[in-house]
Amino acid sequence: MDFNYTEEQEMIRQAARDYAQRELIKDVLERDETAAYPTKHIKNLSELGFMGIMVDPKYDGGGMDTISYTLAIEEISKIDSSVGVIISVNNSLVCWGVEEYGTEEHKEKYLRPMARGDKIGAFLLSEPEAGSDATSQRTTAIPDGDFYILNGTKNWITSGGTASIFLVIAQTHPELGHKGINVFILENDAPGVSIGKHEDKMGMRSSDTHSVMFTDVKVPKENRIGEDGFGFKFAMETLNGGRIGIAAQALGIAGGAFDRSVQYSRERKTFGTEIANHQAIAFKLSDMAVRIENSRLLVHKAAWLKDQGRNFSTASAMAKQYAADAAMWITTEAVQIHGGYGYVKEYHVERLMREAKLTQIYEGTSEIQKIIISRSILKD
Ligand code: COS
Repeated sequence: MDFNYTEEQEMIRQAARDYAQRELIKDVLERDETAAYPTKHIKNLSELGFMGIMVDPKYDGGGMDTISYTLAIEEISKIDSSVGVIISVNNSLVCWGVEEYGTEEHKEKYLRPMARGDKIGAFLLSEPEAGSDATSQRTTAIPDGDFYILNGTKNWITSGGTASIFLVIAQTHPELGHKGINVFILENDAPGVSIGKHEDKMGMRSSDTHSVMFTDVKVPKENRIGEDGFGFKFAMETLNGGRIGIAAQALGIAGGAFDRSVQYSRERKTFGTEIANHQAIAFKLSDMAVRIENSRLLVHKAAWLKDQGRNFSTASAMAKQYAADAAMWITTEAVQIHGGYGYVKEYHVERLMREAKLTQIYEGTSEIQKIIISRSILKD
């Protein structure tokens, strides 16, 4: 067992940290206020190779492993998890699925521009009545000659307003249940696609979340990924990897709140001494550090299993559930350590607390992760 990072992993971690601490920090509070999309940062991070970190270099990706990807997402999310989620979704929910299961044509036409960051991808699974209960897809994809015709509504779509490539999950054969679901690659300018309002979120405000509606949208048959009925399996496999990214994001949010708490505790004085010298505060820091370390081990274990080509669905569910719940606890404690200062924006920790909340909800709630984990325990 080797807990050291390779030179390449260390390099990507440092590059992500440098960009986050030098650039993202400058306008993160302003973007939290205005909910403006981080266009400039996504362009810069694309040029640095972050939008396709794990994609094979032959499709213009970085060719890095999943550990490197988690290190990048962690460092970016310490400062700005809105940027973290845009990178995470593009890499693990969209690029990964196309690279793993798409045809050579799909990879040339869609993966290459997404890996470069010239085009952004979005993953369209959730619906008004199918979030956790993902098999209950109402969006339909009905075969018609050389096309499928899509009708329905997707919601909570990360990058829904900026992405130009959509992976759309839809039901083709309702009588077959989840085995009748398909997945399609669709361009956002196809006639009949309309984008709903920008969601005014509690946290991660500068990531771009929309609903997307389809009215008689024609998608060429060759844009279906995999065999007829492969869509649900595709979505689950893709989410397994996505959850490693969100776990890394939660780890970053927790780490950001922890770093600020340590610094504040060393500076702020009460009762004649720095508050770090009060055991009430020192023990909070200790509990935070243990949970961060646990989260990191779970995230890296899941990433390592994925890189080894081994089954990682339970490991990714464990990493996501633990790291998200830890981030919620740690950020709440960080606000407490900061007292009144924690409750105002300029100290960042209230923002990190709002951001942590979303990691317990998207890409499968903490409760869904417990379903996955408990079923894996009880299946034999
Ligand atoms: N990895 C691989 N395959 C999986 C899987 C996973 N994590 N979870 C389920 N599957 C497979 C099952 O093995 C089953 O396949 P077979 O029919 O070939 O045996 C199929 O998917 C259906 O699974 P299941 O019968 O367990 O379906 P359920 O309706 O009971 O629910 C859960 C499965 C709850 C795990 C699934 O609906 C889920 O993950 N929901 C959350 C979705 C989500 O994350 N939404 C957030 C929005 S996306 S940003």
